[in-house]
Formats: sequence, C-alpha cells, structure tokens
Amino acid sequence: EAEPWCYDKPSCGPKTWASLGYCNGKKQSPINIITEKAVPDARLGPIHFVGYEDRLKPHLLKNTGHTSEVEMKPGATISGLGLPGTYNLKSFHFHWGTLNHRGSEHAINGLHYAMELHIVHVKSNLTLEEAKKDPEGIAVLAFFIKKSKNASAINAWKTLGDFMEAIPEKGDSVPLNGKFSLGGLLNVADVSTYYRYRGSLTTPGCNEAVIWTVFPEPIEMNQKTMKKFTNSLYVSTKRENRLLQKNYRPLQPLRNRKVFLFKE
Ligand code: B30
Ligand code: ZN
Repeated sequence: EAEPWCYDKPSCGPKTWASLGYCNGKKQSPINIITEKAVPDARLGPIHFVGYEDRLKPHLLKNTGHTSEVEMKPGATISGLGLPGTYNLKSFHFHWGTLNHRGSEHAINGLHYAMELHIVHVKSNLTLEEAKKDPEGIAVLAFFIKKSKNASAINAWKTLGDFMEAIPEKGDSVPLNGKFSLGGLLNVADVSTYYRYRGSLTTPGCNEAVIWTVFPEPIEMNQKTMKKFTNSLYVSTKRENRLLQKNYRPLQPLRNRKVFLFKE
C-alpha cells in the first residue's frame, strides 16, 4: 500500500503535500511568530479549562504512524480565550525531532523548541468532519516543550513517557491507567500569555479550520523523559526500522495574516 504522506521520504514528505487537500492554501500552519509584530488584544481573555483534571483512565495512547496521540472520551471543554463559544476536547498529540534536534512546528522569533504538544478541540455540536469545513471549527492549543536537566524526573510527564515504550509500531495502543490527567501535564505550564492566529491543520488535508493558540513559555521536560518520546516509536513496524522522528511540518508563510497577543 503506497503511503499517502510522510515526513521522512522525498516521495511522500511535506514538499509533496501540495496536491493533498488544502495543503497549498494561503492560511497554512505552522508559522514563525515574530513577537514584535504581534498585536495586543485585551478582548482575547484568559482560558477556562473544564474537566482537564479527570484522570486519563479510559483513554488510549496510540501510535498513528505520524505521532503519538491520546484520543479523549467526551467531557472536557475549553472556553474563554476569545473563542466563539465552547470547544470540546478531542485528543492530544506531539511533534518532535530527535533527542538533539529541534522538533517543534511553530517558532518564536525564528527559535524552535525540542517538542510541541497539540491539544485538539472541536466546536461544540460539530463532528470533526464538519469542523474541518468551518473556518473556526477547530481550536488547537500549542505548548512548546524544552529539554532540561533540571526538570523533575518524576511527574506526569515521566508517567506518559514510560507509556511511549509500549507503542513501538503503527497501530499499537495502550490504555492509560489513571495515574495522571491532562491537567496534571499542564500544571507546570504558564498559560498567562499566548499568541493567536487563524491557520490550518499541520498534516494533510491541511484544512484551514483552526484557531491557533500558541503559549510561548515552554514546558520543561527532563531529558531522560524526552528520550522516551523521541526514540521509542516507529513509522510502521520495528522490522522496517524507520524511527518516527522529525514529525514536524516546515514553517509556512504568514502572508496577510495578523498574529494577536494576550497577556494577563
Ligand atoms: S494539528 O494539531 O494541526 N497537528 C488533526 C488534528 C490536529 C492536527 C492535525 C490533524 C486531525 O484531526 N486529523 C484527523 C485524523 N486523525 C484523527 C484525530 O482525531 O487526530 C486520525 C489520525 O491521526 O490518524 Cu490524528
Ligand atoms: Zn499537531
């Protein structure tokens, strides 16, 4: 079966995506955020998380062949943030490089971080398929993750990292066992400042349906934990020996879009 898209081969990598869905559109993601050019907008307002403290017991962590993703059972929502309504939490996943090579999708003033967490939400009352056709159907929260020697080696991130070793092959999944919550992953994050712009999914079909919220203050992750994210997963089978690494899309032009800034 031919691979429709990938990150690591010229035959299916990001340069070939233009023919897939909306990937050659004019409002694509990710982007480089130039902080000097961001427009302060006090109407955006702080974020309200509901249900993020629920432990991840019923949820499956999966190797999709493109990322490690947790599909969430319904229940948690976000509002505030200047969003046009309430958005339901659907899933979260990661982008990374190698242990020593940057892997974030977005950049701040040209600077990339080691990894990026995307928390995907869909406008209430829409299915994901419907949301992809709505210019404000999907809200993604993006957090940068930085490798740090000082970061705690024992926290929710370690627990999640340890599970990465259980999903080496595409299609593998493992139930999370209630030892941590998404809120537990985020309690080390600073959500008081963020950047906002309109863009796309960063994977094919690259639908221009996303309200992006990018938090510039990185989450610090212990490097032993980070290695479990960057060196445990394969694109297909272990036998095929393609490590799932550098699963980020290159930067896309901002064109005539504005980036807004909210600071508490
Ligand atoms: S991203 O945050 O722009 N990187 C999707 C969601 C967010 C981004 C990219 C893609 C998405 O919804 N893709 C649809 C396919 N997914 C379903 C899903 O819920 O999330 C299945 C899959 O990988 O195989 Cu991911
Ligand atoms: Zn993503």
